[in-house]
Amino acid sequence: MGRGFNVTSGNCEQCAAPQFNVEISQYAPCAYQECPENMGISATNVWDASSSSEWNETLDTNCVPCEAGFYSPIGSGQCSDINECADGTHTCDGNATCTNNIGNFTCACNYGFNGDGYDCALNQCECGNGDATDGIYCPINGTELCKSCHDGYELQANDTCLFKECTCAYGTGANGTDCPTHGTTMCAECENSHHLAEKNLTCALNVCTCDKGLPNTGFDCLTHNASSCASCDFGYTLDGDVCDRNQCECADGTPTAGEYCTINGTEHCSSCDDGYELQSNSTCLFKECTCPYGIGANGTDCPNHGSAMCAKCADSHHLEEGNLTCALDVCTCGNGLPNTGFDCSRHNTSSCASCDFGYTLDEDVCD
Ligand SMILES: [Ca+2]
Repeated sequence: MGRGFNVTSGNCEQCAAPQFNVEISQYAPCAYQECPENMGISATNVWDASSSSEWNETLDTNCVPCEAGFYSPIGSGQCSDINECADGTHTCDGNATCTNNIGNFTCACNYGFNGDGYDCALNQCECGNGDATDGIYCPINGTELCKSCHDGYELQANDTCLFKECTCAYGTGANGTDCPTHGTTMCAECENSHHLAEKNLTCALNVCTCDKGLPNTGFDCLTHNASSCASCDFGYTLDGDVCDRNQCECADGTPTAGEYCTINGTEHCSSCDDGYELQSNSTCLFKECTCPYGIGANGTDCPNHGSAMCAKCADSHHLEEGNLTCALDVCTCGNGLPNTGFDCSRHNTSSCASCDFGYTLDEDVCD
């Protein structure tokens, strides 16, 4: 700076920094101040290129020792910045980046490391339920940031580990290692009315089995596929939760069963023992025949209940027409009129009631 004599133009002109008029003479050219090694013109003045003042006239041109961070190449006449980063004299950490500046240098830990630049440590994140990231995968030392999770946990979008909990309709969701993906459907156990189905993906309604009827379901079927009936087919009756084939009774014959026995346990016959006759109400009636003037046949001797069939006739009558009826006893009488009924002790035997003219009744004979 300052002005010096320019030989070419013959004028006194502004010196180009850092040259200046060393001799402070209008006839002297602009020149560098010659200084010994490690000495130079005060660094605080040399580089103030923004100043346009005529400070050269008061400039202390004495060589002074270079300030820390500067050095003076031989012949330069000035103190220059030492590039500590380039010459390896910096004291930055091995995992830091050195940035040179005038008079000094700065250190900054590389991405993935933390510290003041002179001492850098690898970033180490934390992870409550898994393995934490470190280095470049841990941008902010000490924060929660997981790279993988322990069994049963799932890595979330925010890099934390979440305990996996599955959903389950009609039951309790699986969790941890039993839950493949948090929030998906997977059941651990089902409520009483349901059972695990589709490889535990769902709880399905319990459905029992039922032979000869409709099965119970849900809470009425506490064990899926077990036998338990809700109602029975026609001809079967619910006994507890089992359908039993209907069994009727028949005192004097063969009882009906199944669909032929509409009401279990009632009197209902399919056929009757000998001597009995099946009635329209499916009971067996002891057959009793009618017999005017006598005692009716019954049981096996009576072909059809209520029909005419005699077993024995009154004293005044006798069996006739295959025992169908009791006919009035009529005796025979030679030469007179026969006795009948009670007066004829035995049908077709001789017993006269009165005699023809010329005959006289003697006992029961006409003489
Ligand atoms: Ca420097």
